[in-house]
Amino acid sequence: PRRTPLIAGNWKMNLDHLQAIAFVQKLAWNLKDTGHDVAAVEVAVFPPFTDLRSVQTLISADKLSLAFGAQDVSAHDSGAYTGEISGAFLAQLECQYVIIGHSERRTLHNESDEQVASKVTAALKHNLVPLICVGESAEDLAVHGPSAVPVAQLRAALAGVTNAADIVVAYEPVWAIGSGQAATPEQAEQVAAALRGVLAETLGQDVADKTRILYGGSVKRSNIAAFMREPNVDGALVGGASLDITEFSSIVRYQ
Ligand code: G2H
Repeated sequence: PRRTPLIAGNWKMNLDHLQAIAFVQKLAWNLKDTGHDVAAVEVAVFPPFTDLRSVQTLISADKLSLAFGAQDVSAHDSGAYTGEISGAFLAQLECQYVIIGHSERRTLHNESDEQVASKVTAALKHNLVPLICVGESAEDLAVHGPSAVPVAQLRAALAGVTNAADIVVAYEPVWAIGSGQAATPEQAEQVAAALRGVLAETLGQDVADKTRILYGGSVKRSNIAAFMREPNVDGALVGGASLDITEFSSIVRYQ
């Protein structure tokens, strides 16, 4: 089954809302100028919360072929949760996606597998596609081998998910994030195949066949094509390199 590749730019805490407008406009022009085939590869950006309104306005006013989403979501709909952002609010801003369980949230904010699962359920409730991140640390890799931790994290994250759900999975080995040291395409494929196995087992073969599994961790224009050649890798979650328009456009046009 054909899965449309997804190249996702995780801006992390970079670009304020004025910079975001300029960036999205230039990115859209650059992609158009360089002949990006919008039907062949989907592109999504994940700005900070404070940029979402500006990005939404620009994308809808200029009819840009860019999807966008947030970098996190609350497990709750509304109420006394100071500092949190509800999935209902994100849906109202026309976000299609939301990143959940990025390793920086798991480590810096102590997000547990249970919290990740609740956020996935909350995202789906508001018709947002959760982009579920899983990945092992260098220590996990040494102790448990390549797929054990990501497989366990994905199983936990899917606790409240039904087989009608639209989701994306990102495999991001923690040791490869922002380190310049990407996994090899073979390592990414091995774990992506194991994750597809979890999808088949928990949500059925149809969902497993149509769900996109991304690789993330030091993706750049020089290594993207090799990852995309792997049968179970359907795109990339790009951090640092998504902040450079030329580099990110080249990643989108990996073929
Ligand atoms: C992993 C990735 C994007 P980078 O966090 O989510 O970042 O490409 O900078 O390693």
